[in-house]
Amino acid sequence: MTDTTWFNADRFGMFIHWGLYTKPAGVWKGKKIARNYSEWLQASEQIPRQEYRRLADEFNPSHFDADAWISEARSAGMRYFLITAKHHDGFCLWPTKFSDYNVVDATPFKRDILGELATACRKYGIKLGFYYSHWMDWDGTGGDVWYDEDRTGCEGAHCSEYQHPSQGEFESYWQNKCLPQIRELIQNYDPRFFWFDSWGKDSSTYMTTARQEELISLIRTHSKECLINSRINFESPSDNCDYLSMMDNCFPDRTFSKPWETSGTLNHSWAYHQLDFNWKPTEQLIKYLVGNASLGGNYQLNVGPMPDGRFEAAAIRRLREIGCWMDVNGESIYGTAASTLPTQSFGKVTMRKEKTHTTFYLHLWDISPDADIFVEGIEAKRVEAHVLESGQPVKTTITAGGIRLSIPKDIAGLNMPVIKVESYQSCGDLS
Ligand code: JFZ
Repeated sequence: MTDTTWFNADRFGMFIHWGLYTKPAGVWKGKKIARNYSEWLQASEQIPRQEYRRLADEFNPSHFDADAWISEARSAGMRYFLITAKHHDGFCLWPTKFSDYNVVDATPFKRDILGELATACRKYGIKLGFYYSHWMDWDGTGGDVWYDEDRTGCEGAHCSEYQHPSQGEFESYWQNKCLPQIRELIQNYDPRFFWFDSWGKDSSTYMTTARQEELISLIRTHSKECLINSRINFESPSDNCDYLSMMDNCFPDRTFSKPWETSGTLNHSWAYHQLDFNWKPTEQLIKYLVGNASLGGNYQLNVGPMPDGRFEAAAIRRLREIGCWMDVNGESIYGTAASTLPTQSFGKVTMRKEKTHTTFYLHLWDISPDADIFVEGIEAKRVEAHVLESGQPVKTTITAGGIRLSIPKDIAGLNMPVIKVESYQSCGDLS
């Protein structure tokens, strides 16, 4: 299996949803679309393919600046980056040889978006990955389509476009678009990981074990280090995938035997939506990151850039606030492991085994300053503790079954403070 060390250590990545659906941004013919994810526009409104395709004529994000995106990710404390190379609509953000429905051949913009991002990622030391919709492809290629059973029936001559492909049609898509494009993405951009997406009973009729293995072995043939996620088939993923993807915005309360991640949104929609004002507070976002880290998992936080290529102010503010917190508390996230302590009432714990001792990071979410907290499960002969952000020493007492900490009252001035506890198994080994 492929080496996943970096993935575990990095913990925090940026996800981007960006494409032809970005400009309509959740509104079609003057009305809010039925689905809340704006990237679902085509299926949500059952738009005839030729009509939807005309969005390519308008794709011209004049302010797109790959450097700005990647430096924003870097300063938020993110260490890897993934983008919708091809979402369900089938449109490609790179000049692919296997479809002319792509940013260079079909839009006035004519720039290789993935190429520019790959260059910026190299500059900032950010690992690059691609979301690729391998099961659905709504461009009439033979990929699967989506028809909302619970909506009023499709109307018009184009409704045959919303019927599932035959196995033969799908196989043709698979051999002539999907697999060649995956090989092309690896050869052109050398990604460190793919994020595939399929779920539900329809997907399993196409994402068979044989096809999963065919896709995985293609990737293994062309790349030694490229990781593959479990949404290659959400319900029954191949054992040969490298990391697990949770459902959207699902934060589990357990650990897993494989590396894992939650992909989550800043507001509700993945792609930019002009009527989605449901922004999560920064504190909540940091809690998701810490909560996942405390269980050995990653967090991939999504941004839906605007049609002109820039991030919304509300997104930037949250990224920068997270970045400020990470600047002083990042060591409690990067390279840490799931806590082996029992669940604690004050918040979450991350840890790292060092050569001479074990470090615990206590994320204090629910405490009163100037009080004691008891940390169950730390067994030590000697402990040293201080507030990570300020360096203020914290008084500790070793007791049966754990340690007691006297939380300094000054902690009230810190937002989401972390206490670093170094615990030694013998009294003698001074650091
Ligand atoms: C999928 C995409 O459809 C969506 O547009 C976005 O890219 C997201 C990251 O992934 O979303 C899903 C996948 C599965 C379910 C719902 C949305 N599901 O099983 O209910």
